[in-house]
Amino acid sequence: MEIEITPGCRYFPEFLNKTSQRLLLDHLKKALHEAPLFYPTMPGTGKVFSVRMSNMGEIGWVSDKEDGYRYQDTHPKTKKSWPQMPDLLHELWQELTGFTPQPEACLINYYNASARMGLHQDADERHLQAPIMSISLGDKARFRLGGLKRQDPTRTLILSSGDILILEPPLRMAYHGIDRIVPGSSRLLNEGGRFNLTMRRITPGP
Ligand code: MD3
Ligand code: FE
Repeated sequence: MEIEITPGCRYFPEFLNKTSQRLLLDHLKKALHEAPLFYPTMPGTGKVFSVRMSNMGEIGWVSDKEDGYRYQDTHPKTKKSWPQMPDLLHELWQELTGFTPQPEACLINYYNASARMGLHQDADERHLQAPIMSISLGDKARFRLGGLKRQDPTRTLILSSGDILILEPPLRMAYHGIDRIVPGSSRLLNEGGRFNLTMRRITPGP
């Protein structure tokens, strides 16, 4: 089922069945073994994010006190290249977005019961026509979607394990955030919590 929440936001509830979710989780666990979750810090203040992160793909999103938000081709702690994005993710991108060029980055966010992501815009990508594809795994989350201005009204969507969201123009620069997860609402992860994967094209590309 495909639902247009509003132009620029397409929602595919439980697009991935349990088997596909487990398969994707297996890929994810292998990637996190190579590229462990880290706590990004805010530019300037050095305040620590409550969401832990890592990446797959050619480049990955990182942030720290000194150099701020950016994409780079190595893990900030191990200094190694990011693990490859599994074929499954490229196939899903092709199936649901049909967009060329292919995504270069897959940001992995991990939320425990006290993690939050405040209202923000995603503005660190150079390719602003490319869609962003988001996949949720594990506990449900209260996702807040606003408009192009911070003051615009927001709506809340509950994102569940296996749900996919596609964000594209005219909503590509909309404000959005995660208020909190709903602990214990999924049995997919033994340790509980929620993973969100966001696939992105960063550079204009061929
Ligand atoms: C709406 N992640 O990593 S994914 C992020 O669930 C981020 O972890 C959230 O916001 C999460 O930057 C939300 C859904 C999403 C992603 C990108 C968007 C919604 C968006 C870009 C524009 C508008
Ligand atoms: Fe975001």
